[in-house]
Amino acid sequence: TTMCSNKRGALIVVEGVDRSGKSTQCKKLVEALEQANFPAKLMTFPDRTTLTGKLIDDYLKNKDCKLNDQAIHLLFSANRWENVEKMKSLINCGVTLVIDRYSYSGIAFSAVKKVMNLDWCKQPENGLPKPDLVFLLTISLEEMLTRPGFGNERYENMSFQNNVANMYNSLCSDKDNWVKINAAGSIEEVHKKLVDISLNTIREVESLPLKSLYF
Ligand code: NYM
Ligand code: MG
Repeated sequence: TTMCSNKRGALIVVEGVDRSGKSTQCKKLVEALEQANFPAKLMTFPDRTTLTGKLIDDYLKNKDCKLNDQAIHLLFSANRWENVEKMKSLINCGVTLVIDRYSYSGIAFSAVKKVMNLDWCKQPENGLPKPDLVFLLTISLEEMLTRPGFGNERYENMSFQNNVANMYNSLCSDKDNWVKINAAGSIEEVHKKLVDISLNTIREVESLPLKSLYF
């Protein structure tokens, strides 16, 4: 067994619509934290490498896949649950996790379909590790239009993404661990903000217990 640090790492989540720059920023953030001597690791949801991840990948790629809205919602959630032990052991060993999408993507992308109500969408997320910090990368509808095109996956269209943006905003209101970042700035500008705020959070939570998410 490896030696564990007596300080825990932070759980940092980056959310935002498709094309808001999450993946770029998550990678740069992990590199910057490591360079500042804080062990850090990138995680991505959906994790397409697991059993549930393969079903999710088929669904998103519109392969012949008969999953209804409830079933795919629960699979996205299960895809997080199957990673809980790994997440907790890394965090408790002092590694800061930077996660590209988490429960809020799960809730927002499902709730905008108007098939299941918001409360139903939140329930399967209850009890997952609670993020210490959630960055919401925001871009205006105009800015969204200037970014290179969406791919061919399900949900990758303007009207759906705009509804998701509004849903993120309502999930974000009155949450003190959320920070909205205007993602229209340059990659470096946005990056610098994420690093500064993350370093503060890492120091703040290092001797506090990791909490569980409850909606
Ligand atoms: N997505 C992602 C969901 O609908 N529910 C979830 O729980 C998660 C984590 O999957 N359009 C959607 C949002 C994205 C799509 O994600 C694939 P990515 O980050 O584009 O690979
Ligand atoms: Mg995508």
